[in-house]
Amino acid sequence: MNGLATREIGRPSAASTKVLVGLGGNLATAAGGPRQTIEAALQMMPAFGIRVCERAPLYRTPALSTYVQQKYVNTVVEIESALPPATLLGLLHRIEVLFERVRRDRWGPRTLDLDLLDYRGMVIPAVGPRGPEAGVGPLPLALPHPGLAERAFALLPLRDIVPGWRHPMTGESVETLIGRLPAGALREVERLGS
Ligand code: PH2
Ligand code: MG
Ligand code: MG
Repeated sequence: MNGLATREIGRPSAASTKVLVGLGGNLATAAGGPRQTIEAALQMMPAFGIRVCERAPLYRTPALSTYVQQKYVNTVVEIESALPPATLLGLLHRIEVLFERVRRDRWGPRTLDLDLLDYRGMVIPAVGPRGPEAGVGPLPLALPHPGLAERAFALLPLRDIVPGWRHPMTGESVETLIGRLPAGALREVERLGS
């Protein structure tokens, strides 16, 4: 099914009211290791008007990258915010900077990555390259997050908090997407608890 044919671009969908944010990192900060950094970033969100209503357990995940690099800690949270998605993403990027995020390489190691995975089922198609060839700066907002359907480190924690979630463009369930991950994608993925 081509969801774009049936979905109005740039409007929230009636099917989902959730705003989901992915968190990840594999470098230490003044707050500590990646686990402590994620905890500190979640603590900081209310100061930015972002209410965290649900959180998945933390996972330790092998780096999906063109680089050899340390494992990541990842999780997904459901938040509430009155802000439109581009403004919200701008705030998430500010929080990244507060936790020493430096953009050197597209898929290089990082202290903290905050990704807007789903904003109420809204669809904003991605344009241009997204991989290492895309340069180092933040990419224009695309929804749902273009890499989401292929990433165990986002799909597993997402399923923990929204087991009935469906991809806003294709309608596929999170279970279907996890089932379609390449062989070995779940190997070495370790659930750490909250
Ligand atoms: N983020 C990336 C690239 N690779 N790998 C893991 N395991 N976790 C991440 O959060 C991650 C990644 C780009 O944002
Ligand atoms: Mg990001
Ligand atoms: Mg990311």
